Amino acid sequence: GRDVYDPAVPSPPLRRAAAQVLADNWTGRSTVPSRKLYPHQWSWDSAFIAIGLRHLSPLRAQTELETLFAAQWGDGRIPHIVFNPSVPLDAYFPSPDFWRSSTAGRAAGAPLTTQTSGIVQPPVHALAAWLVHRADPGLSRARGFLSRVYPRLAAWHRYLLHRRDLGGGGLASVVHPWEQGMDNSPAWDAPLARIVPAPARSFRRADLDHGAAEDRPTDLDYGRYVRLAADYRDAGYRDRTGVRNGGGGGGGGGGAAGPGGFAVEDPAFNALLIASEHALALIAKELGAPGTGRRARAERLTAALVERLWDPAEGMFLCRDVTTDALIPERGVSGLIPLLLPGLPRDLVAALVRTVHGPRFGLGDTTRLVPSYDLTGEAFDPHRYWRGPAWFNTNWLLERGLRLHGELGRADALRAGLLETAGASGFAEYVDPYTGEACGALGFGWTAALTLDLLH
Ligand code: 9YW
Repeated sequence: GRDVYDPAVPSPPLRRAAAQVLADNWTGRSTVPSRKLYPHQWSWDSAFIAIGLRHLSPLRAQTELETLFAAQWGDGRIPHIVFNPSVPLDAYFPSPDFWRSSTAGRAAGAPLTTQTSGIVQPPVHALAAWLVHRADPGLSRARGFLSRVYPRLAAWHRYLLHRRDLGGGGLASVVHPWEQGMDNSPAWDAPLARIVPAPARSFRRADLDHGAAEDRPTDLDYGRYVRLAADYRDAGYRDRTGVRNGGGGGGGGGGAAGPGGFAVEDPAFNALLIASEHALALIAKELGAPGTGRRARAERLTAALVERLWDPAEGMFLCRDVTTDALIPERGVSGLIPLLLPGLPRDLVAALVRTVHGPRFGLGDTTRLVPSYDLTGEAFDPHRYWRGPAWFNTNWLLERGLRLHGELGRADALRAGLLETAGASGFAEYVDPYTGEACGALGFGWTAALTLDLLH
């Protein structure tokens, strides 16, 4: 079909440039987010990358996901990093010798030979698998792609819904800011303030070798990230349910989800889980699998999302701090991402569209891409990572949401902004939301991949 790369047909420059980034970042079995800054395989990056790769090579897109799923743990978790053994240990921190997955994660079923991290990232994978399948259903069926990935995806969702319902309200919690994927979002400031940072001299940041310090999280942030991850590791990566009920059973040790630890229900993480539940329902149907009640579950989860995280006064979703059982009054892009859900009540859709285009996010007015954080918020910084800059994956999700709910003019405008900024910035990791100026790494994987997807 027209989605498949055909070298005989000349491609326009933007498409060619995006394809070149993905070729440069391809390692043979998967794609790195960035050659220098992130030289391994990242979980949600791979899902977004597969969504773009399917237009170049459906086989490579399937392989990308299969490589990630091969590193799945016995308890169902898909790790946020799969390490490339041929990359030197000091190229990225925290490295395999920090996570020690194959030993510390043994009880949770970590792979024996592949080294991974022990935390997770947002579950975009079933959505990606379904979109990859649809790019070339013939190849997918011939390779048994969906029938091989379906049980892995089902186990992944089971893990999140059963082992990570720390708040007891039906939603999944993240136990580390890196799990939600927006590392230094201002929403984490309050829950992180309770964490005693690891001493700065106990670790060495590799990210500062490649990224400008003023665009990256601070050393104090890193000290807390390290403490949380080390505590989780030292507790064998065990998840404790019932944080709200006094820390759950099991006793002993300082698990990351334990009292005083970090546990947050995030709107984007849960919205992506719901979108992926919808995709899993389609995958099950395609495979002729017996009725699994996935659609009903997606609807229940949507109701829980609205009940636990919607803030009518703000016109958007907020994070819930599970330790204090209170909403966190910080407005980040994560609270807009549920716009991507088909089953969202109409009045909420209307409110979200207003908020995206209002003074806090400025879309179509002061900004061409949605910033990662409220432009009028105290913590706003147009260059510092997830505290203001615009990112391509979140904007791609919002473009999808606008289109899904019939906001075609607004979706087209956002699409145009994305394509222009991606090309002009050299496929930057993130950009200044006012000027589109490139920040972070260039030649970034999901920026190139999602550009390709929007071009189709
Ligand atoms: C880090 C790889 C990852 C993304 C995250 C992003 C960043 C890793 O890079 O985290 O070392 O800070 O925040 O969303 O998956 O691109």
